[in-house]
Amino acid sequence: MTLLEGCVGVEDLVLLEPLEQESLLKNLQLRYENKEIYTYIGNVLISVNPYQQLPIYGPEFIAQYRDYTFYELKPHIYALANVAYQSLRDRDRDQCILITGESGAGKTEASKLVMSYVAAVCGKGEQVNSVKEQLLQSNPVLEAFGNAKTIRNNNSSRFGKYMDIEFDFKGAPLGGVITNYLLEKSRVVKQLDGERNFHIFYQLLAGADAHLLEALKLERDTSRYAYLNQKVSRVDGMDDASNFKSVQNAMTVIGFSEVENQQVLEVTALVLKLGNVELGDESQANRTSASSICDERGIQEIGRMMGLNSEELEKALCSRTVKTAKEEVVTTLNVIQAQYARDALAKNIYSRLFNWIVNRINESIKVGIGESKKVMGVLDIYGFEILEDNSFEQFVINYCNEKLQQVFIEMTLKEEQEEYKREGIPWTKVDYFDNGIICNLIEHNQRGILAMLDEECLRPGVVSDSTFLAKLNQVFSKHGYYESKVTQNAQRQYDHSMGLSCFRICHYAGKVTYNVNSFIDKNNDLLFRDLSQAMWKAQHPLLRSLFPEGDPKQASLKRPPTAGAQFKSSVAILMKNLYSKNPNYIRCIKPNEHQQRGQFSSELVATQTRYLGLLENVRVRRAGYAYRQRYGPFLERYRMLGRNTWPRWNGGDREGVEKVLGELSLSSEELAFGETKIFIRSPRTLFYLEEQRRLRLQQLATLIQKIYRGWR
Ligand code: AOV
Ligand code: MG
Repeated sequence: MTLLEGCVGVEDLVLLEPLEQESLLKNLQLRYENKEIYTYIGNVLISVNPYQQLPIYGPEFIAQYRDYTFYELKPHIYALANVAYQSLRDRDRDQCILITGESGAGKTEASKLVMSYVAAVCGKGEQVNSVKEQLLQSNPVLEAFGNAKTIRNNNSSRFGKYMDIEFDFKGAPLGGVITNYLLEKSRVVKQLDGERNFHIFYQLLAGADAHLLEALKLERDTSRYAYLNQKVSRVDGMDDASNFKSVQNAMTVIGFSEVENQQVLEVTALVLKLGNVELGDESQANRTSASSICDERGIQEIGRMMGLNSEELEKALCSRTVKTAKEEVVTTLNVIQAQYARDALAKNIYSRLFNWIVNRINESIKVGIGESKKVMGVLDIYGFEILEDNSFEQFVINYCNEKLQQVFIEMTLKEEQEEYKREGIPWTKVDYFDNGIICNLIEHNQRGILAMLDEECLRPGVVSDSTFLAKLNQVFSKHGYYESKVTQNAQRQYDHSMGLSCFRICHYAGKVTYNVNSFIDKNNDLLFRDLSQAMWKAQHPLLRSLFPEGDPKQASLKRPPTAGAQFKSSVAILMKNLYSKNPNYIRCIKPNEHQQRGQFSSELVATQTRYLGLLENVRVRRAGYAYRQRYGPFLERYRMLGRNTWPRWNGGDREGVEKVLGELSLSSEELAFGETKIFIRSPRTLFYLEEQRRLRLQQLATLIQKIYRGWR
């Protein structure tokens, strides 16, 4: 058992003296340097990415944490997972694990540690083990198709993921549901310098045997493919070939049939091959001339793989059909337009394949209707991002992070203070920054940026990214969290870092300048009908199934919701789901920008602790009470400690609790009696109560043994 204070800083920041930004930082640093990456703020877990494998995980540690209460061992992600799981199993409260932090801070690793802990402690038996395996094996598959090397993280999640793990009433896993959020599909056709395409492409080329490559008409050399970054094809410490084998194996465990598995690879290969389709002379002079396929053999091969007449495919790529009331007009696309169409097709095939894979996994892990269940949700999204050039993707990612920060504020800072009010506990208010205003700026139904983007996308007439920006500038000219060249000039601020086609949002986590170029296009997310109809005609069963709207009978005139609107509504559903559960927080922190072990950049960490609101979090926690419990269950647990309440107590719950705690002569500062709950200020007191309870149980056990022996 550990004391809360040691030579490596305090384990719970609530105990920090003096409590300031600087000491908070120093404490995290001291701990980090001693390889103590976990620290608490009450029940919130802070995790600083170690960028090295620490010997603190695995069965031995799991066994320790499952047998102890939260404060008895060193802070650990297993302790948090344990509290969440036990509370779900024993108190019947649905839980969610919210993992936040910027790109590369360790969210995805944390989510996997939580899942492996829960899998290790919940239920036994062949059936249960097979469910667990399926749930765990969904990770490598989704990472292969949805993660990529970025400048910030060699294994960056390029999609958001929320997974509900469902349990029966005894706490054994039944299955789950995965919800995915907007994959960054622009990566399929283009990557920044120093970044890669999605892992699966490299895994496939490196790991497939010669026979499979031949069947997919692929070559092993990544430099043969226009869609794969030519400069970076390998990632240090990442073995694409062996990962390919793991992914194949994982798909089998999940229940993909051999045919399905093969079809997934065929569609993946098709995306790569599409990237190599040349559509005319790219030289400046000819970019606007009519497009045509330069490599007939190539397109024929793709046609064969798709099960589609290559002329049909060529026509779909190089021309556009516009229907008017009376007739159909076919126009030939120029080279630029045809390249755009090809890339749009590749992006759509890939992102739809990704959705298909998620649905297929869900089919395997779904829980039968009517089975009683308790739920633990694990949220692992793409972290807050500030790039040099930020586009629609970053806007969406950062919006999602903004919403999660709001959940944290509402459920932790606000809720905590409101609870004291409800319970009639005297309380000094702690101020904190409420980011509701920024969320509103983005998502307000009529006057939010997303709504205005939609309006511009749907408006007839000439619309462009710049008309959209002009509108934003007009509406938000006085908004405190919005800036652009125009609003700056109006206020006589001259900031040369801001381009004319940009706007800036002052997010909770920092200012981000977005370039509006292609916002309209990405939000519209429309695929030319010629392309979806061609894909629907393909004989390849999986490919065809990805384009149901290509069926002329299905073709409706109603346009599908925009990407932004879809994202907003799925975030709203997610929020509702999270608010309905008991939250458990993991706040991940990135210690340096270089993905290096042992480096702790105070400046970088300071920024994160500031925007994560850690200091406010500690203040709220400290001004308040670390632990609270309804009188009934509290009395049940501790009444064995009181002379008056053991073995029998006939009075009310609150009086009982007063009796027990009165006899223990605890300092009155430590306790507050609310309307329905008892509040305990420091974790130490709880620790003490637990210890007393353990001793008492031992005493009782010895007593029982004695009596038993006496009888014999
Ligand atoms: P992220 O999920 O927060 O970024 P990851 O979980 O992918 O970040 O972590 C980035 C890398 O840090 C991992 O690939 C590991 O190498 C290392 N790492 C993180 N946590 C640990 C740990 N507990 N022990 C050892 N190494 C760790 V992003 O998905 O980019 O927002 O979008
Ligand atoms: Mg991640």
